[in-house]
Amino acid sequence: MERKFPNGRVLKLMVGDITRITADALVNAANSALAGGGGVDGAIHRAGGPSIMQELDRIRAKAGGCPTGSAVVTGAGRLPARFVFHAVGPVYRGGKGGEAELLASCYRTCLTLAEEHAVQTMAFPSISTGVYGYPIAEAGPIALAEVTQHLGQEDAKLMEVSFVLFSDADYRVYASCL
Ligand code: AR6
Repeated sequence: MERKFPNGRVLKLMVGDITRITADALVNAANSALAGGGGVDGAIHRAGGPSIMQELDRIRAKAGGCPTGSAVVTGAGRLPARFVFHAVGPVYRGGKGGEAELLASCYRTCLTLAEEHAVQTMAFPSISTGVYGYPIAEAGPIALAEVTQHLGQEDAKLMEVSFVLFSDADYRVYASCL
């Protein structure tokens, strides 16, 4: 499913494995220690190879990690991309601890990084809706609202954003929001 904007930008939804997607930037659902883990994070490090963790080690040594709601940039190793944006989503604790704003901030940070790095195509997973427990029916509208708002801008360098959902059920939630 895709949505075309009057300014030519495109938002796509698909089911798949984000490590198989070719794009200028792929987004990872990381943790604030930038330490790697399971889910999409594990898949990205396995497929991308050790250079990604070596770059994260350097970022960690300088900055100590990455706060929730923000993201850091590395190269993409063996992945078919130029960059990986490692975004740290919130752990869901019932929704009254500012999770929605932190999740929106993750997407906004990645979209800003995309503009700063002249990224034209990028792919997101559904941040926070796995291990971090964010209900996808709440997270989907936040993710789509931020990307839609960004792609609607006349001067966005970003041309195409894909959400790569990992199951048909997740895809249906995003599709119904879109
Ligand atoms: N491609 C696309 N989506 C995927 C893939 C994949 N290869 N693998 C999983 N997903 P999660 P979080 C989906 O848990 O909730 C890690 O340990 C998955 O089905 O990867 O933000 C990190 O190190 C779900 O819909 O990320 C952190 O500690 C979505 O990606 C923590 O998990 C996000 O699930 C972050 O948790």
